Amino acid sequence: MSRSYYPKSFLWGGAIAANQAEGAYATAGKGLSISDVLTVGEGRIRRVTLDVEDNQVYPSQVAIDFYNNYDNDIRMFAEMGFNCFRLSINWTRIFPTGFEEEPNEEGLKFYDRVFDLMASLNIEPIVTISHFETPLELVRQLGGWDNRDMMPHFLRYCEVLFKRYGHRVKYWMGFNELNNVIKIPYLAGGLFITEGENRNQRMHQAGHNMLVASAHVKRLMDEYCPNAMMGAMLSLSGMYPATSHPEDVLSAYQMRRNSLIYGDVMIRGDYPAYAARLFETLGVTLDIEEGDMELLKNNTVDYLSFSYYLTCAVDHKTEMAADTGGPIGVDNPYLEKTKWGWPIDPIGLRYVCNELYDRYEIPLLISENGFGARDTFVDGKIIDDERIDYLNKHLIQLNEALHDGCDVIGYTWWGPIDIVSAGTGEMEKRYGFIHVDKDNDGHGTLKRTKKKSFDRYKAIIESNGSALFE
Ligand code: BGP
Repeated sequence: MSRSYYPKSFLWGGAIAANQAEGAYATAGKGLSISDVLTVGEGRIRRVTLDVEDNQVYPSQVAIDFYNNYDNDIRMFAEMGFNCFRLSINWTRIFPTGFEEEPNEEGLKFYDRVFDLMASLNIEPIVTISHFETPLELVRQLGGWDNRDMMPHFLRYCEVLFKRYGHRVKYWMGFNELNNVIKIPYLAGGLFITEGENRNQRMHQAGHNMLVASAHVKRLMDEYCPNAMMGAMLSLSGMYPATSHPEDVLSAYQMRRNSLIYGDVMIRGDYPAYAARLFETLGVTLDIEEGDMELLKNNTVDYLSFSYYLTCAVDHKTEMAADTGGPIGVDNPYLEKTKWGWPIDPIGLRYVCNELYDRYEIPLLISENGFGARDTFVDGKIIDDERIDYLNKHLIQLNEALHDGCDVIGYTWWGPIDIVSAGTGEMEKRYGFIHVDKDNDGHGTLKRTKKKSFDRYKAIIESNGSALFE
């Protein structure tokens, strides 16, 4: 008979990003971020317009209006029993273009209110400093993170956050899914790469600059809030060889390193031995400035947070497709998929926790895991049994990982309330335990309704995992 291995101190909650939830894109002095000029995709790739065009739907601009509904929404999270909530600060609320010398007080006040409310409900904030919300003006003028001139503007922003919120936020992370700069470079690294440009060079240089920036951020955090913890945040959905063909096994191993390289630098403090050949193969020459390596060595992170949605199967002859949930490979005949083609693999979560804990031996936080699906009302209710099944099975496997000895400190379900999809811009790719009345064209009342999964997650949290075994 299985039992719960979730420790008493376990952080149970959910995660959102400002750009996918807040809306109010031009309120109280906020400037445009890179997400505010992304169109809706509906299965197709979202288009970056680099300016606001007429007759386009830009889903992030209104999103679910969390900006005006945060009080109600966070109280609903508290009702589910959340003792933590991961959110990002919208850089452009604090520095509208990124270039200002002084922060926008109105923007800072918004997060004061959010953190006050969370404190009153005993919800621990987990804060992402940059989650696909780079100021558009910085990108227009500097071209994104392959330009080191981004650094002072970012660090000025971070310093303001540590000074203002350092006494109330213990868990921080710098860049969301830093390793995605080589998969979804516009969102993750503010890189707008046009045809004919040296894509690999730009992406990997941006990756290096962001690693250096992250080390600076950790240094600043230690200075302003020595009791806080800094996490790496990486997209680490799992990866298997498609067959036991040695070429597939080797390809899967090498491909995994394309992501682990970022963990290796942030956690071990240096580029791993395989990095030189990787860059050589890609024709990349990194511009590493004097002092960079020492900074990286002396400012490693305290914990590793990661997103896990799926596993992919690597066939050495087939090119992988990039998606927000992780790379998509060839079909794995043992796994079912979501409507968006993401393989569902609860055991993969146990596998990845063990893989990462074996490698790094620092606390792990699963900062994103979730199930994007279409929901329908029947007699005024949403009976989302598939989402419940995904939740149960992943948490049972996470329990196995805890039993295996992995030090996992928390789990934040991605999108506990329906929000805009980062990859496609759709509202109807829903993750929430709470439904929001809004469609892909931006129509709807924004009314919130609990789904069946709301009570299920509540029961799991209330019992600290024991309900999974009843
Ligand atoms: C991750 C991002 C999130 C999120 C999630 C799900 O890459 O950190 O912002 O949205 O993927 O992806 P999607 O929204 O495309 O379904």
